[in-house]
Amino acid sequence: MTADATLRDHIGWVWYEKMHIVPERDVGMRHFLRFSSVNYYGTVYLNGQELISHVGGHLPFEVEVTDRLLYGSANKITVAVNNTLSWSTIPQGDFNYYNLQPKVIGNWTLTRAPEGAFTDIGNFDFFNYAGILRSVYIIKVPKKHIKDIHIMAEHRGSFIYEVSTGDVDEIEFRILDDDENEVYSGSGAEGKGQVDGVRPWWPRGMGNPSLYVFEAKLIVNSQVVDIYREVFGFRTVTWSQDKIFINDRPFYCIGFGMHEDFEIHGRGFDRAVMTKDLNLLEWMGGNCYRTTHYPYDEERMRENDRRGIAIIAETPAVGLKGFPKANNLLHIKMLEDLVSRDKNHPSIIMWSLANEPHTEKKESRNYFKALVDTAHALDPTRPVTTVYGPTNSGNDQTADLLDIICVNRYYGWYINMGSLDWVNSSLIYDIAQWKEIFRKPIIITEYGADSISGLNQEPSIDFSEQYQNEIIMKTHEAFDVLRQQNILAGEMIWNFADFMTGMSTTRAVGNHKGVFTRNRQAKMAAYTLRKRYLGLLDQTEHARQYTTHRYRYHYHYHH
Ligand code: GCB
Repeated sequence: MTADATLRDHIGWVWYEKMHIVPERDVGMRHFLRFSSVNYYGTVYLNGQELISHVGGHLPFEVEVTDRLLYGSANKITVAVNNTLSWSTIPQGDFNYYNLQPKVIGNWTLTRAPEGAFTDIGNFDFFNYAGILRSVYIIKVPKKHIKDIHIMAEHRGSFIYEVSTGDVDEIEFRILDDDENEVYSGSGAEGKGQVDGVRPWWPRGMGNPSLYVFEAKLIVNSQVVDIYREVFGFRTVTWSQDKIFINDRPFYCIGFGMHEDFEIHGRGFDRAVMTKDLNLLEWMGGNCYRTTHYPYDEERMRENDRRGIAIIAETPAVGLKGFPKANNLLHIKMLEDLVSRDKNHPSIIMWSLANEPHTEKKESRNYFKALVDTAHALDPTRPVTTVYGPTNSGNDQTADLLDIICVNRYYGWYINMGSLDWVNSSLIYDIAQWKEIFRKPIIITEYGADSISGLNQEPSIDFSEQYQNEIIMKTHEAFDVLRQQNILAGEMIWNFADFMTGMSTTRAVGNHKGVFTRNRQAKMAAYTLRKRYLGLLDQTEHARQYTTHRYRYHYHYHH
């Protein structure tokens, strides 16, 4: 984030370096270096020795450094980061190398591009902010310690847990409610139990997002050597052909596509911006967002739990055009890392495998089958989706594999610009077909239009605030018809706020489909959306009180 265009446009290696002192009193503890997000490719060195390399920008990795640290003096931590994307990265990019032979014409030596030059264009519509994007930790733990806790807990109070230590020592645990009262205690590295009278985790509008703490103690020779506290919630996600249910009650997703993006620090994580964004999301009446188009920061996931904001968590696979085996393996690894990082968050209600893949291609089917199977095997408690864009219900090769279908549609913008009267019938027809063929819950995960804040035109014209506002209103009319027919399980505007992209003839200093500006000020469309969202949220609240005991919904687990 400099004023230097060469650095902004740089493709290739950059180097980060920092000195860090580990005190002598920590000899005997085990130390790990943990990187929350290094985009895209990173190699880590400690005191000049290469330790580890990692592929992929938005998921954590760690390496043990206990035996390599200098205790009581400074350590040099070096990270080399490379942002080059290609057909074998996720996301994919189009890397082109120009090694053009100069042509001699008369007295002139001519080349079409500088010799040995290259370009790299991502298959996605956001700026490829690279580097170390999130916190780096030095983790200090006892020799024997608890590595991880996995807890699956449903809203009636039953739970299954597993505490991993890498050893066979004794585990004791207890569950505390949000007032720190003990509601359960037990022992053993894995098992199950039942807490009576639990307060379930609810998304906002449906109830309180109650959280509990799973506190595990590792005991070696009757001594407690490590304590690990993990926050979780009791909640259940199920679905029928039409609807998604949370704790057996219908849940309608009222939400946003977003970005981790801000003017001053690009994709670098910032707590103040996160807080502002989530405050605005609540002000708007939202209950949900999708982590478009990569996993977001871990602190944000904790904040979602606490605020009762439901999440569709997405892998970094945006705009896939090719489906080779090697990409599939990398994609599966990213999905595993995502589930491993985020498995205990009650706010995450669904895994999204990809955004807008070219799944009209035959070879995408096996590729996606492997992903769906992995997600189901890793996590039997959450539905799996993919967000479709370039494909339709007639040519998509993968939609039948999923639990829930998400669709992005831009009627009135990319399709039939200016014909706002067509939005209604086009969208209804399109979505009704997906429904008829696949018979699964459908969420519209993107719709909208660019508007330049302050650009006003009456009658409306593209890029004016009026046009964005009108497209949104027209689309809502279609949503209401679909809702009446039980065809829609949720709606999400594209986008929460304006965000930076690469340079293109269709982008003017980034993408302007935000209902907020990049500085998080409301555009005209924000007020229209807010009115609708607050109304929908109110209906959710109403439905909660009204339907609880009167209807029994038929739902099923996917296995
Ligand atoms: C999409 C993409 C999103 C883009 C958006 C747009 O379908 O999923 O990444 O930013 O369209 O504005 O074109």
